[in-house]
Amino acid sequence: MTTQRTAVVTGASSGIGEAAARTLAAAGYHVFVGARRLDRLEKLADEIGGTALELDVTDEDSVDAFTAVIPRVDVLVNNAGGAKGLAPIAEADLDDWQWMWETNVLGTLRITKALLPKLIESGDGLIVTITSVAALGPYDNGAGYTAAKHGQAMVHRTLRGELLGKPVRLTEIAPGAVETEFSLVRFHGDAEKAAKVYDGIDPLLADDIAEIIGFVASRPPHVNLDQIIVRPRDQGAVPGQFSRRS
Ligand code: 8X3
Repeated sequence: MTTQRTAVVTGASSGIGEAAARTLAAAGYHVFVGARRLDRLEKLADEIGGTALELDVTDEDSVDAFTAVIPRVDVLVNNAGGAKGLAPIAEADLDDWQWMWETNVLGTLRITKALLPKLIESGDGLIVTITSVAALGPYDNGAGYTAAKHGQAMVHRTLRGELLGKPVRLTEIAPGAVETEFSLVRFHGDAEKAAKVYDGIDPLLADDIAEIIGFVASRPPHVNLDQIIVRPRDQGAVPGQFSRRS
């Protein structure tokens, strides 16, 4: 078995996942990066000396194949997920809801369940799950996403109790607005609509979250940062509340 500390990052082909992989590699981890877009992953893996593996967290066989080849896991970053659509419940698109449930909730469950034995075996495992401020309460037109993020958060938070006594720490990071491909995916590729979300504010960047992950991973084994909520200064605690420059 390899002795180098090993990290696994899902949804690593862009945004927070990619930035987290770079941060953890710089901290000395061998990083297994997983996502569907293998070309981008391979470029990243080359740059950071990691391993690129195709992964679709909504597909049981893909998760099995992915987790089977990873020999050791010290850190797991559950980052795969996202939003699709922004619509009132009266106009809910069931396909969007299903996608959000599959990626955020069941995706996190599948990967975490499969890697738990290796995280425990490491003697000092860490699971970082990237939820969202959408895991903290409702917002109008966002129920598909808030429902999925609450579900994902519950998988993660429940494990904290279930793993008490085992050498695994759990940290939930709940970010507000981070400028990544998040809004592009939410608006089904509409770049103009996506750009408007960050118009007139200074949003968080993927690196801001990656630095927090690096900090969490570098704490000593007895320190468990349970939950970290992080927003841009321009975003208030009330959903949808932003201070925008005109
Ligand atoms: C996304 C959070 O604040 O951009 O997870 O809706 S926000």
